[in-house]
Amino acid sequence: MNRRDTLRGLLAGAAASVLAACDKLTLNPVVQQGLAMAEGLTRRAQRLVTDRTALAQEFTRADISPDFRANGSTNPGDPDYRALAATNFADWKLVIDGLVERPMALTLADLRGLPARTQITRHDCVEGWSAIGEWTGARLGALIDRAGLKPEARYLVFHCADTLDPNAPGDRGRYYESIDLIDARHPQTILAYDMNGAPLSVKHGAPLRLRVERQLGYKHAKYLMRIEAVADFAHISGGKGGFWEDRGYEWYAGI
Ligand SMILES: Nc1nc2c(c(=O)[nH]1)N[C@H]1C(S)=C(S)[C@@H](COP(=O)(O)O)O[C@H]1N2
Ligand SMILES: [Mo]
Repeated sequence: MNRRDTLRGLLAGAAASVLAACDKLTLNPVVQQGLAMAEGLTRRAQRLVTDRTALAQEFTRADISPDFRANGSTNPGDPDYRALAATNFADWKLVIDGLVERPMALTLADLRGLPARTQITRHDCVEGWSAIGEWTGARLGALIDRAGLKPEARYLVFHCADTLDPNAPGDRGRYYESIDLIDARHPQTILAYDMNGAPLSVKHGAPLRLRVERQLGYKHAKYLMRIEAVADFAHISGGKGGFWEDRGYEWYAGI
């Protein structure tokens, strides 16, 4: 064995004993309580240092990427989506339902009439690329105020039109995402219908996509069909709050 293998062996052994220790520790209710308290403390400490309402950096028009890459679904083949795209989304409506006082269905014209925001921001994908673009859209905070969230609502689930994994059973291959109400009410969180001053193209999520600027790329759901307010997302698709989360990505992808 060379030195690296020896080290690897030692580390694996150490990890195994830590795991074993954790297993035993978690059986002890007193220790479990202690751990829960410690977690609460770290969460509170983290809240003090990371201001979740802080704005993401904004850029100038000169910074806009000449070639903003498109990723994931770029031209959904789902028949319902194809039919809507064929008439340039004239028949498309965004449904807002779930735990809201006033469920609604909004056309693009309705959305364009709502309080809007334009911002030039950087999109960061976990695959290791970034691009800067200008986004205009309806402010999600104002929209959920119109719909009126019920007190039990804790998350918004974004249901998309595209099937990214055709081999997944049932509807499990359909893209979806979810965010909490802090991100939903963040001033830079918008439902974008324009990109770089023109209507959103199909590859970037036409007719409407989420921009949630304090989060990584996969949270920015494209091809929006429905926003559902929920108390909990365990019953939706794979139960982890998003297409990629169901496949192992972090739910909270804050940047
Ligand atoms: N509906 C849907 N939304 C999606 C995806 C997708 O495949 N389908 N991919 C995500 C990922 S991983 C990224 S990086 C961005 C890419 O957005 P873009 O195509 O505009 O660059 O969209 C996100 N939103
Ligand atoms: Mo991504």
